[in-house]
Amino acid sequence: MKKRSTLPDRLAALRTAMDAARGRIDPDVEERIDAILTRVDGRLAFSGDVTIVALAGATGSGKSSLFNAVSGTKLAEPGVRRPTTAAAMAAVFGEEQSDLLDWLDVPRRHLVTGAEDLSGLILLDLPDHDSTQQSHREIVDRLVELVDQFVWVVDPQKYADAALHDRYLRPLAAHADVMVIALNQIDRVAEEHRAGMIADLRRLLDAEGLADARLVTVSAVTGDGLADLRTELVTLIKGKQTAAKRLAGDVTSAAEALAPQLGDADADGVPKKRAAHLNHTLAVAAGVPVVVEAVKKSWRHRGGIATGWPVVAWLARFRPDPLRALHLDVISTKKNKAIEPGRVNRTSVPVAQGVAKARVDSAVRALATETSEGLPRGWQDAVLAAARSEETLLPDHLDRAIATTDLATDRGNGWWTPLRVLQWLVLLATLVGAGWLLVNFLLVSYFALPSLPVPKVGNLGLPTVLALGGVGAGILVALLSRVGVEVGARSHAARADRELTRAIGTVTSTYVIGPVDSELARRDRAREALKQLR
Ligand SMILES: Nc1nc2c(ncn2[C@@H]2O[C@H](COP(=O)(O)OP(=O)(O)O)[C@@H](O)[C@H]2O)c(=O)[nH]1
Ligand SMILES: [Mg+2]
Repeated sequence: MKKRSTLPDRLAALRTAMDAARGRIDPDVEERIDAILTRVDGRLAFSGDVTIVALAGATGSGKSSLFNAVSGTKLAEPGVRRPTTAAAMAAVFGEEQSDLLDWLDVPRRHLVTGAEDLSGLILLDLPDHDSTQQSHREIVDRLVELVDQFVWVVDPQKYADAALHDRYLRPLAAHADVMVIALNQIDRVAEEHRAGMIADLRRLLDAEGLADARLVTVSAVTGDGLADLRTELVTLIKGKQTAAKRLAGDVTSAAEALAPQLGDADADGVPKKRAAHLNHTLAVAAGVPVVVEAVKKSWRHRGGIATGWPVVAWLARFRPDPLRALHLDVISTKKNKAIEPGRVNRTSVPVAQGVAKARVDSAVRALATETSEGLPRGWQDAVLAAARSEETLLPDHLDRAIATTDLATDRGNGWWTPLRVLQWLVLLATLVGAGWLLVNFLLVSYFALPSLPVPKVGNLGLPTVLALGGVGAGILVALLSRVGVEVGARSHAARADRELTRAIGTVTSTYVIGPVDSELARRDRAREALKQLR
């Protein structure tokens, strides 16, 4: 069998649960539980060997009379006329308990010696819970929270009084095992009606969850049943568990108040589909498609300059590199793969604005809503707040992610240089052939001189072969290298898309999903702690 957890363990668990749940639950409940924690701590600081018992009840029920009867004194003045008991009064049996009574804020105290059996008891005579004086009722309400045990004194006329039952007895049901109901003034009830009245009161209590509360009938005037009441008190003091029981009841009612605030539904984290949707939305908002397109165009541009027909390539130099326009060229051509984030300037990728920004916002909301479905309101709000916690910095995080992504535009172009040399050689051959033909033409036509020797290659002269072959080879090389450049452009664009999407995914999980997950973990912590203390 599982060991029953001790009060300190349960108290620690309640504190853990509250630390996790704070700010996510109804402020009234939070305040109530905090008050319980403070109160339990306060009482635990004092000896558990002392038992504080309050005589509480309505005006004229006989609290003061019973106080006198039990303490064997005439300390409390039974009220013949009203107002009656205005401040709580303590009868301290055995040793003085100044600190404890200071904590209770009960200034009127009397030491009762000689009653050995009640040693360790502090009996309080409370003002009337139904007093017309606000201050009296406040004293009652404060002390009802602090004492270890109650003797609710009721009389034959008002024992079913709704105010008493609704305001005190029912809410204190968790403390039923430290409660005694004393039906006083029994001498005023005809013998034959007593049993019926007791049964009626018992039924009432049972129906209110107070089945554990004990019921005694007494008369402060005749002394009937006083011995029974005294026996109840002695049993409590001997058990020395009363304070702990009351506090345990407090912790239980705190747990009961907290449970609905945490909810029953399990939250399994951010759904994969939602995360993917947010990734995509952020990628678009951050301009990933723009960068991918620029990578493709930049590759074509630079590949064209490097491997194209030199004359056309030379002209292309005057057009700007599309990546440079986005301020991404410097980074992407860096040799070292690890790029120092601190040294990265802002890119000129268009920042998410207007429609894109609204889409991001609604994707973040949708993610939070779906993730927190079925949770209590406070947690839904907290999950949304967590999802949006980095919202204002999101554009910067995204921009940084893009700026630090290695676009690999400096790799895969090793073949450009030999191709370039080849293009120049071909051009050179073409020029040599054409020049040779031109010189021969001039020598023969204008100067009537013999032409330069023309070696034959097959049926054609070498200059013709050089000129025509050069042009043909130039076109062929340009076409082939254009195909190669296009293949490189596409594969680099695809790679950039992959890498950028991954970088955006990191931003999403760090700044949106991470905070959401830790909010859910917070709730799990609270629920786990609650489970321990229940
Ligand atoms: N007949 C009878 N009168 C009682 C009994 N207990 C108290 N009284 C009277 O009821 C009145 C109110 O008593 P008190 O002790 O001041 O009630 P409190 O307002 O609850 O403190 C007084 O006149 C008491 O004498 C009892 O058991 N029987
Ligand atoms: Mg009184």
